[in-house]
Amino acid sequence: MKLKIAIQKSGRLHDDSIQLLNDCGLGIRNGHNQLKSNADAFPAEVYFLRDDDIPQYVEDAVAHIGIVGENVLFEKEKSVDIVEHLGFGKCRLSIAVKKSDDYTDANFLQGKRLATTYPVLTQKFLDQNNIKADIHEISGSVELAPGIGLADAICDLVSSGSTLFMNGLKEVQPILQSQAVLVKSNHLDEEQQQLLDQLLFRIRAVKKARRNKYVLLNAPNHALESIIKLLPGMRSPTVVPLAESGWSSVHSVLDEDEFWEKIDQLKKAGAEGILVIPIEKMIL
Ligand code: PRT
Ligand code: ZN
Repeated sequence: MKLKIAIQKSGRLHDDSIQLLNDCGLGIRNGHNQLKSNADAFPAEVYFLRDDDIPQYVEDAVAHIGIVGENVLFEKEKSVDIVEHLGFGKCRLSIAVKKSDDYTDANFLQGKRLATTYPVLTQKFLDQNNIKADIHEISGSVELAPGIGLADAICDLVSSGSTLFMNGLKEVQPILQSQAVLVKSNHLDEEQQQLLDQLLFRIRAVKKARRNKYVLLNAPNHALESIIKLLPGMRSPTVVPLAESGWSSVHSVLDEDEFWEKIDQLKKAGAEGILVIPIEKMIL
């Protein structure tokens, strides 16, 4: 029995998906010219697909699980379950209009033409706001549509916003925040579910490790108490005496959310020689 995993063949999610699975110890070789590949170190095989096809493959249980953007998942409206948010491929689906347009709220779109590759999500947004507008579905280069007179506004993915800017457009209304998610079929048998649970355990350990850094620092013993208060650690920080008397080395783990703030506070409290090391896996 193998767990069949669908990931994007090439594109923005491909490298991060392979990286995540390999950080989980699967041992997958790159699939740019392949349709599928066996994992060397886990009972799994990986299918390389267009991202748009992944929800359907998983709904049909042709693939047991898949990695896909929420934007694609919600647009396709397939019946699959989200098991984990993966923290990469972050973007938002947004309404954008010409820079010179005076957009105050969704009523601006009343009776207008909207170009998008996401007709389902766009229509939902319009319905929620009681707007009647013409959706013009196109398959790519959506940001060109207003400039060539094909549409008055667009609904497209944005990350940095530079594509909109370069095309004379401005983002006025995000309608969905998206990131890559792990999805699973509703028809997994017990053995498949067990393999998924094993993989999920590893994914969570990798995600946790990516959010945290291992920190080592030297501190004069008189400053230890205040430094230890700043450092949570997995239980409490490790404190080891240095060869030089009156000094200790302190080891701990810091979350990226509070990392810089804590480093500043540690320096102020007397910490020196601070080393920050990435963590590969974190199992609590
Ligand atoms: O061939 P396949 O169908 O598999 O790939 P694709 O061409 O449909 O998708 P791809 O590889 O472009 O994107 C895959 C997924 O990455 C998307 O479905 C999103 O979940 C996610 N993602 C994250 C993005 C972006 N960020 C993103 N910025 N997908 C697309 N973009 C595009 C956007 O459409 C626009 O053209 O990048 C441009 C905007 O970028 P900024 O930085 O200029 O705002
Ligand atoms: Zn696609």
